[in-house]
Amino acid sequence: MKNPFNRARFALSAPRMGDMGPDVGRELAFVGRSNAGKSSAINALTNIGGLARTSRTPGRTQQLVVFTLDDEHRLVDLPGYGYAQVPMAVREHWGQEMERYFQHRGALVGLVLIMDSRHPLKDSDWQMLEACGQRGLPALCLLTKADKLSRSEQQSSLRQVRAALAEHGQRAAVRLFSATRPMDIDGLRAELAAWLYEGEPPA
Ligand SMILES: Nc1nc2c(ncn2[C@@H]2O[C@H](COP(=O)(O)OP(=O)(O)OP(=O)(O)O)[C@@H](O)[C@H]2O)c(=O)[nH]1
Ligand SMILES: [Mg+2]
Repeated sequence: MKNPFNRARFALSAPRMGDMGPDVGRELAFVGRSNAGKSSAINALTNIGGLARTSRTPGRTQQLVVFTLDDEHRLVDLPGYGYAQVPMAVREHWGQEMERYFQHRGALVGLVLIMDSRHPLKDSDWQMLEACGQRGLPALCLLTKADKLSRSEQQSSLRQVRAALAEHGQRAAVRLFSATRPMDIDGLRAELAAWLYEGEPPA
């Protein structure tokens, strides 16, 4: 199967939403706690190693990083939230810029919320889901680093997250994911492509 994300190219890094380029077309944003694996997920999805910068140290991605697929379609890698080591002033700046981005970016059609499958649904993740819901944006939760769990632990993480979301009336879809081991990555690519190109959010 052809990978629709393999043509991704680095476009720009923006310290502010205003520097992101024209607000046209459609884009998906990758969000989540620091070190959860957002940038690694973009590399796995595109199958382009080193496209998005990753690091063992939290706080690697520090700007809104835009990857273009074509003139109309983009993926956006965002800095992680919830990292206490980042100075307060920087966190505040980021909080404001991210809020502005989530509230006002017309091209944003949905969020891919990356959570470590061993530590899902922290307070900051709930806040992100709520912000998303308020704007009526669909979200897909990827429970990543699933390679670090046994099969039964993976299933239990998936069940727990689905149950917690249902309990809170959150309609986000949930999938297991690993950047290092293929876990139905073609299925994920097809789902994300349908969302980005055809406007069909994951169910
Ligand atoms: N085993 C395993 N390690 C992963 C996986 N995804 C990411 N990692 C590792 O987790 C660390 C953080 O990954 P990043 O992709 O840089 O995380 P990020 O969410 O972009 O982090 P920030 O940009 O700092 O917010 C790196 O050491 C990755 O190699 C995965 O699926 N499995
Ligand atoms: Mg990153």
